[in-house]
Parts: sequence; C-alpha cells; structure tokens
Amino acid sequence: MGKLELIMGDITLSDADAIVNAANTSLLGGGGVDGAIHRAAGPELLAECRTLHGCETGQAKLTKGYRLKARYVIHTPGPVWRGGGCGEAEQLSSCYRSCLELARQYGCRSVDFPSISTGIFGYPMAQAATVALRTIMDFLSSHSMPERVRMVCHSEDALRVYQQTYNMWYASD
Ligand code: AR6
Repeated sequence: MGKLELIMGDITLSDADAIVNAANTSLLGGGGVDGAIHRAAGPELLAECRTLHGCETGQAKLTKGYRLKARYVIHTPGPVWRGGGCGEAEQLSSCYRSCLELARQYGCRSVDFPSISTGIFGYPMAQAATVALRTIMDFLSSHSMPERVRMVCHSEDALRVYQQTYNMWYASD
C-alpha cells in the first residue's frame, strides 16, 4: 500500500510527479495557493487552463506543470463552506478522489495536496483534515498507484491539526 506523509511547506516547490491546485470552477486563477501555483508555473499554465472550459466542484482536470518541478498540476475546485449541511464533505471527498484517480491514470507515483477549501473557501481545518485523510487512506488501500501522497500544510497550526486527526483515526498505538 502507498504511503501518506504530512509535511509543512510550500507546494509550489514540490518535486512530486503531480501537485494539486485548490482552484475555483473557472480554472482561470485566483488568490491563495491557486495564485501561487500560477505565478510559479508561468503564463503557459493559464493558457492551457483557458482551453479546459472550467471544472465542476468536486471534479478535477489535469494540465502540465510548465516551470514547476512537478510534471503535472491537477486542478480541483473545492466546496465553499456553507455550514456543513450543503454536501460540503461529500464534495471535498470527491475532490481528493478525483485528483487521485487522475494521478493514477497519468502514471504519477507521487502526488502532493494542499489542504483544499481551508483558506478562502472557509472549510474548518479539522473537519477538512478528517475528510482528506479518510479519502486518501481509502484510495491508497485499494489502488497500487500513486505510491506516495503528501499533505503539504502551509502553517504549523495546519500541520498540527492534520497530525492530530491522523493520530485520532489511524495511529495504532
Ligand atoms: N502551499 C501549500 N498550501 C498553501 C499555499 C502554498 N503555497 N498557499 C496557501 N496554502 P486557498 P481554497 C494553503 O485559499 O480555500 C483561490 O482564489 C492555505 O493556507 O488557497 O480552496 C481559488 O481561485 C489553505 O490551508 O484555497 C479559489 O477561488 C489551503 O492552502 C479559492 O481561492 C487552501 O487555501 C479556493 O479557496
């Protein structure tokens, strides 16, 4: 079974085969990690994104990585948090699953994720971590690729939440 790692860092510096972009449904860029990925990848990324004609929440589309070290960027619009009663958890889980499925189809051995929806879209970090880790662990337990998935947390607080969530659900001792 592939392994999951929780680290702190800047996903634009990732050397994984694919990185995930917490995008919006236009796929035409924005703030947060989306803005950082577009800046680091260069204008060719936006040019390719324009050919994709957007993406639905919970789905994913793949582009090349251009000036990034990562070969591919997998763009997924997460849900906007509306209090939790509007299908947000199912949509967030679908984001992770769709990205992992695309990565597998493109032969990616390693994939790095940011914490989708937990910035501008307002999803509470602990609840997002539960959905993210459960979906990734389920996928890894039933597929041989990718071999390594990393959650790249952007702050110590975020990393602590992911570690605590992991320990709560998956630690064996
Ligand atoms: N590396 C890793 N994680 C990061 C980085 C980075 N360089 N920069 C931010 N984060 P957000 P969302 C974390 O707001 O909530 C955009 O405008 C950040 O701390 O980037 O899904 C899109 O176009 C947070 O934990 O994405 C959409 O309109 C996480 O990444 C909207 O924002 C996600 O924060 C998407 O909102």
